[in-house]
Amino acid sequence: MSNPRYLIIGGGGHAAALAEILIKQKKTIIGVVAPEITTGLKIFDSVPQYLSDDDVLKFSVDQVLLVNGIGAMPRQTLRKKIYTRFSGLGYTFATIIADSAEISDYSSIGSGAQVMNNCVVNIGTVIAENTIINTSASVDHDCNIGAHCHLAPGSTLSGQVIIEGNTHIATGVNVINNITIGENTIIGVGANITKSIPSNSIVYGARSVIKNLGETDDN
Ligand code: JB2
Repeated sequence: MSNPRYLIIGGGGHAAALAEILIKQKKTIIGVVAPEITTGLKIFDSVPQYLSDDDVLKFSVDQVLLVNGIGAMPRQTLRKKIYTRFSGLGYTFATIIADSAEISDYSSIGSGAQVMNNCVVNIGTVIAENTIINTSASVDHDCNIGAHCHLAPGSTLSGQVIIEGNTHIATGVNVINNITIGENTIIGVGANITKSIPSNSIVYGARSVIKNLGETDDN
């Protein structure tokens, strides 16, 4: 698509952070789709607002690139639903990489994935679709990050780490090398992960206690 036009879905903090990255890259934002603009900032003041997700259908698939501005917090499914619905209809979600991110030429960043300010993605790493690598997260060499994950700000993965799909790595988590973290898992804030974690787990606290997701509330 020459001279792509960007339609942002969501009007909160994550959408605003993405909008600023696009504006700095001199991209054209043609609208924001949200029942309510909740950011509190003026960044969307001059952008047309569309209130319903069905309004996306007013644009043909070759007219726009979608931007998934819905954040991904534990147990929230809206971001994945938006991605699945509109990619199923043939829309393309923009892959967004902040100018301040350091991305290896030998890495791969999937459709709709978002690499925010000051991140590092090192050589040989693969990041799948719709995943957020959030501010100042660092993903070292030969990692494989599944779809619909969120690596929250300041999280750090050493080399050859596998994160399976739908997994949330909270702020400030550290993961040593050669670890696999299963799908649909939540690693709580500040945990230090030194052994592999099964799917559907929640890991929390200074001692990184592991429980099945059904056993406890989020931490
Ligand atoms: O069904 C919807 C819908 N429901 C809520 N469709 C669309 N298109 N938009 C929807 N929204 C909008 O999503 C709300 O009106 C609001 O503008 C936005 C959610 O904003 P909020 O600030 O609550 O969360 P966020 O998704 O921008 O950010 C979360 O995730 C980030 C990764 C936050 O928790 C941040 O702290 C976090 N950094």
